[in-house]
Amino acid sequence: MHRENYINSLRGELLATVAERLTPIALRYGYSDVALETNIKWRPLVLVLGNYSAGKSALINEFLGADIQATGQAPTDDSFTVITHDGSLPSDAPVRTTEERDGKYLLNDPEYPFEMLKKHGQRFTSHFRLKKVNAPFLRTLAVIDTPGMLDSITERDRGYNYQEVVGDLAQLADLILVLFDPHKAGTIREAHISLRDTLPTRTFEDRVLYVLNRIDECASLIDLIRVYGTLCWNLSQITGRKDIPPIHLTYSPRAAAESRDSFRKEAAYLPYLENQRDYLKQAILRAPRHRLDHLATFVETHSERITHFLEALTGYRKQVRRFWLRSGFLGVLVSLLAGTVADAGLLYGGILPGLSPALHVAVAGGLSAAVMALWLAASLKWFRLRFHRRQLKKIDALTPLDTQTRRDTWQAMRDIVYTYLEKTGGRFSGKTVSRDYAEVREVHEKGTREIREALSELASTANGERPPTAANGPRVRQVK
Ligand SMILES: Nc1nc2c(ncn2[C@@H]2O[C@H](COP(=O)(O)OP(=O)(O)O)[C@@H](O)[C@H]2O)c(=O)[nH]1
Ligand SMILES: [Mg+2]
Repeated sequence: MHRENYINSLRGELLATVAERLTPIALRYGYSDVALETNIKWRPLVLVLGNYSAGKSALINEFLGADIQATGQAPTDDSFTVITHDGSLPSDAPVRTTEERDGKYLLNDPEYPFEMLKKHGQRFTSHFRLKKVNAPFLRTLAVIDTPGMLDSITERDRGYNYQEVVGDLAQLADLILVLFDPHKAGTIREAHISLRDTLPTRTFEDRVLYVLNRIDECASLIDLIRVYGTLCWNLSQITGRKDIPPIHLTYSPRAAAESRDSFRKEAAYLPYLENQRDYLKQAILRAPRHRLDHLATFVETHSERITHFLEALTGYRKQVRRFWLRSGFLGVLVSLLAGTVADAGLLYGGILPGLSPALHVAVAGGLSAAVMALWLAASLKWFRLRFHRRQLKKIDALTPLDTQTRRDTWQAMRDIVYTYLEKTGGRFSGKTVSRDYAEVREVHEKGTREIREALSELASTANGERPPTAANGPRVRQVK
């Protein structure tokens, strides 16, 4: 309980940092249209992905302890369903769906973090819904069941961009389960591409759990090992890595009991793997911990990006100062030249003969001042505009892009910098920019360091409690 409180207070602090320190700045510069914390203030989210019939819905039902989601051999359910907790019933009430809401409600109610999914259009809205369930499993988290992904070749028009939806949901999710079944252990390319493109590399491995489900359909241990091997091979092909990610092996007894293809009574290996479902469940229940990591990464990523954004604005201000120096210097030169020429004209050209030398100087000086004024007016208008357009054209030169990290943050910020400069015409307060810059840098450096320290402390106290899952690596005697 103490631990849960600690996690909650840390979470509260992080959200407050985002809301009070980053959001005002993000809104001021058009970095975001909505308060940054909108997407992360709701409950920890677990996204369940996989082929159709991988047993996603059956496994979710297993964890919930009731038949909440429809299951079936054919692609039964083509909706994204957010399943969340209803704590209003007595704790001994049978688990059931207590309330259902449609996508329109879910996308528009500010209590939920899904507003950004509105962009996927009407067809998506009609395939998005909410269920409230009084299952204890959901006490600290919400689950999103998804329609199965088909192999990308047969993937035809769903009426919305499935990969983008999955990508957006993956960004919101704290934990992502990717399910396979023994029949289709090789077709996950589509999900993987969505995930790889949307999750920051450093969090990918922490946030994704692979599950080989429906293992009761393997007739023998050899059969299971063969399937497991195929899956490992396919995963390494897709991830481009030689090491195999941890894979949880499990099945749903409720679904198996009704299945004609199940070997659950004969398969001698199954009893040995029975505990895996519980380990998987424990891993899922750690989602609130992941939420902290997620939040920390969120703060890091956004403060890093906003810092880069403000650096670009400072770079622009520097160029403006240079422009004015150059322009002023040239103006002085041109007006002096004009004055001298005028003076020489008056002296030697015989224009206005009889003018006293003092008046000469006054006329030349006046002309010089007029040219300077004209120059300044032109600088203010045309030259400044030309300068601004040029800066927009070579916008990549505003800040150094010497490391890959900087190139990555720039990639994310470039268009936002462009839009802001275009919208303001390059006229913004340098003072505000430097003040905001100092603020965001402090959040980035001090804030994220403190969070990481708190997290590693939490991790070190958690290690003792962790069950030895297959996912933590097989216990194989070392061969010397
Ligand atoms: N034998 C067996 N059948 C399962 C298991 N999980 C799901 N099924 C069956 O497989 C079919 C597809 O399951 P479903 O949960 O609807 O898959 P989804 O499309 O991934 O949600 C249903 O007929 C389930 O009864 C399992 O672990 N073992
Ligand atoms: Mg389903």
